[in-house]
Amino acid sequence: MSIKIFAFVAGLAAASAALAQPAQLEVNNAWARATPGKSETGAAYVTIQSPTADRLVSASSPVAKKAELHTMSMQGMVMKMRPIAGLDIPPGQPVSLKPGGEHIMLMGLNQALHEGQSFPLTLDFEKAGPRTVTVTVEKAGSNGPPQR
Ligand SMILES: [Cu+2]
Repeated sequence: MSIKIFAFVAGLAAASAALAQPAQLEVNNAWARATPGKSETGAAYVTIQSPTADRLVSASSPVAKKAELHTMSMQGMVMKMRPIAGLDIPPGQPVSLKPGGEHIMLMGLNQALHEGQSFPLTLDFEKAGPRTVTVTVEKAGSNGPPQR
Protein backbone atom coordinates (compact mmCIF):
# COMPACT_ATOMS: atom_id res chain seq x y z
CA MET A 1 0.00 0.00 0.00
CA SER A 2 2.63 2.54 1.04
CA ILE A 3 4.79 1.48 -1.89
CA LYS A 4 1.90 2.13 -4.23
CA ILE A 5 1.41 5.61 -2.81
CA PHE A 6 5.11 6.33 -3.13
CA ALA A 7 5.09 5.25 -6.77
CA PHE A 8 2.09 7.47 -7.41
CA VAL A 9 3.76 10.47 -5.78
CA ALA A 10 6.99 9.80 -7.65
CA GLY A 11 4.99 9.63 -10.86
CA LEU A 12 3.40 12.98 -10.11
CA ALA A 13 6.77 14.52 -9.34
CA ALA A 14 8.16 13.20 -12.62
CA ALA A 15 5.14 14.55 -14.49
CA SER A 16 5.45 18.01 -12.99
CA ALA A 17 9.21 18.03 -13.61
CA ALA A 18 8.48 17.22 -17.24
CA LEU A 19 6.00 20.08 -17.30
CA ALA A 20 8.58 22.50 -15.89
CA GLN A 21 11.29 21.35 -18.27
CA PRO A 22 10.07 20.45 -21.73
CA ALA A 23 12.65 18.58 -23.85
CA GLN A 24 12.36 21.25 -26.48
CA LEU A 25 10.83 24.63 -27.01
CA GLU A 26 7.05 24.58 -26.69
CA VAL A 27 4.42 27.10 -27.60
CA ASN A 28 1.12 26.64 -25.78
CA ASN A 29 -2.10 28.38 -24.98
CA ALA A 30 -2.28 30.33 -28.25
CA TRP A 31 -5.27 32.64 -28.36
CA ALA A 32 -6.47 35.91 -29.81
CA ARG A 33 -9.24 38.35 -29.06
CA ALA A 34 -12.20 38.59 -31.40
CA THR A 35 -12.07 41.83 -33.39
CA PRO A 36 -14.91 44.22 -34.21
CA GLY A 37 -16.13 44.19 -37.84
CA LYS A 38 -13.98 46.86 -39.44
CA SER A 39 -10.86 46.49 -37.37
CA GLU A 40 -7.78 45.73 -39.42
CA THR A 41 -5.61 44.80 -36.48
CA GLY A 42 -5.79 42.09 -33.90
CA ALA A 43 -3.51 40.66 -31.24
CA ALA A 44 -2.47 37.11 -30.49
CA TYR A 45 -1.01 35.74 -27.28
CA VAL A 46 0.96 32.57 -26.51
CA THR A 47 2.94 30.98 -23.72
CA ILE A 48 6.47 29.96 -24.66
CA GLN A 49 8.69 27.63 -22.70
CA SER A 50 12.13 26.39 -23.63
CA PRO A 51 14.72 24.25 -21.81
CA THR A 52 17.47 26.44 -23.26
CA ALA A 53 17.72 30.16 -23.85
CA ASP A 54 16.15 31.23 -27.11
CA ARG A 55 14.69 34.31 -28.71
CA LEU A 56 11.44 34.91 -30.56
CA VAL A 57 12.40 36.97 -33.59
CA SER A 58 9.36 37.11 -35.86
CA ALA A 59 5.85 35.89 -36.50
CA SER A 60 3.54 35.41 -39.43
CA SER A 61 0.00 34.25 -40.09
CA PRO A 62 -2.11 33.76 -43.21
CA VAL A 63 -4.93 35.82 -41.60
CA ALA A 64 -2.92 39.05 -41.70
CA LYS A 65 -0.62 40.82 -44.11
CA LYS A 66 1.92 41.26 -41.39
CA ALA A 67 2.54 40.10 -37.83
CA GLU A 68 4.75 42.17 -35.53
CA LEU A 69 6.10 41.61 -32.05
CA HIS A 70 4.86 44.39 -29.81
CA THR A 71 5.22 45.41 -26.23
CA MET A 72 2.99 47.68 -24.19
CA SER A 73 4.03 50.06 -21.47
CA MET A 74 2.78 53.08 -19.61
CA GLN A 75 4.12 56.36 -20.92
CA GLY A 76 2.97 58.94 -18.45
CA MET A 77 -0.74 58.21 -18.12
CA VAL A 78 -1.09 56.53 -21.48
CA MET A 79 -0.67 52.89 -22.41
CA LYS A 80 1.44 52.77 -25.54
CA MET A 81 2.58 49.93 -27.70
CA ARG A 82 5.64 49.71 -29.84
CA PRO A 83 7.32 47.09 -32.00
CA ILE A 84 10.23 45.15 -30.51
CA ALA A 85 12.98 43.41 -32.45
CA GLY A 86 12.72 40.19 -30.47
CA LEU A 87 11.69 38.62 -27.20
CA ASP A 88 14.18 36.70 -25.07
CA ILE A 89 13.02 33.35 -23.72
CA PRO A 90 15.00 32.47 -20.58
CA PRO A 91 15.78 28.76 -20.03
CA GLY A 92 13.15 26.78 -18.12
CA GLN A 93 10.95 29.78 -17.46
CA PRO A 94 7.61 30.17 -19.21
CA VAL A 95 7.07 33.49 -20.96
CA SER A 96 3.43 34.49 -21.38
CA LEU A 97 2.40 37.06 -23.90
CA LYS A 98 -0.77 38.68 -22.60
CA PRO A 99 -3.00 41.74 -22.86
CA GLY A 100 -1.19 44.77 -21.46
CA GLY A 101 2.22 43.27 -22.19
CA GLU A 102 3.99 41.61 -25.07
CA HIS A 103 1.76 40.46 -27.90
CA ILE A 104 1.81 39.51 -31.53
CA MET A 105 0.15 42.27 -33.49
CA LEU A 106 -1.73 41.13 -36.53
CA MET A 107 -1.70 44.00 -39.01
CA GLY A 108 -3.94 44.14 -42.06
CA LEU A 109 -6.36 41.38 -41.14
CA ASN A 110 -7.92 39.70 -44.15
CA GLN A 111 -11.14 39.32 -42.19
CA ALA A 112 -12.48 39.93 -38.71
CA LEU A 113 -11.57 37.36 -36.07
CA HIS A 114 -14.72 35.75 -34.73
CA GLU A 115 -15.05 34.01 -31.39
CA GLY A 116 -14.69 30.25 -31.77
CA GLN A 117 -12.60 30.42 -34.95
CA SER A 118 -9.03 29.32 -35.09
CA PHE A 119 -6.11 30.11 -37.36
CA PRO A 120 -2.46 29.14 -37.75
CA LEU A 121 0.35 31.33 -36.45
CA THR A 122 4.01 30.68 -37.13
CA LEU A 123 6.60 31.90 -34.65
CA ASP A 124 10.25 32.02 -35.61
CA PHE A 125 12.86 31.36 -32.95
CA GLU A 126 16.55 32.09 -33.26
CA LYS A 127 17.59 28.55 -32.25
CA ALA A 128 14.47 26.35 -32.30
CA GLY A 129 13.39 27.60 -35.73
CA PRO A 130 9.78 28.02 -36.83
CA ARG A 131 6.86 26.71 -34.75
CA THR A 132 3.32 26.77 -36.06
CA VAL A 133 0.51 26.77 -33.53
CA THR A 134 -3.26 26.98 -33.76
CA VAL A 135 -4.66 30.17 -32.29
CA THR A 136 -8.17 30.02 -30.83
CA VAL A 137 -10.23 33.19 -31.00
CA GLU A 138 -11.79 34.13 -27.68
CA LYS A 139 -14.38 36.82 -26.91
CA ALA A 140 -13.51 40.47 -27.50
CA GLY A 141 -12.02 41.78 -24.25
CA SER A 142 -11.22 38.28 -23.00
CA ASN A 143 -8.18 37.85 -20.79
CA GLY A 144 -7.47 34.38 -22.10
CA PRO A 145 -9.03 31.01 -22.67
CA PRO A 146 -10.67 29.31 -19.69
CA GLN A 147 -8.03 27.37 -17.75
CA ARG A 148 -8.22 23.67 -18.49
CU1 LIG B 1 0.40 45.95 -30.76
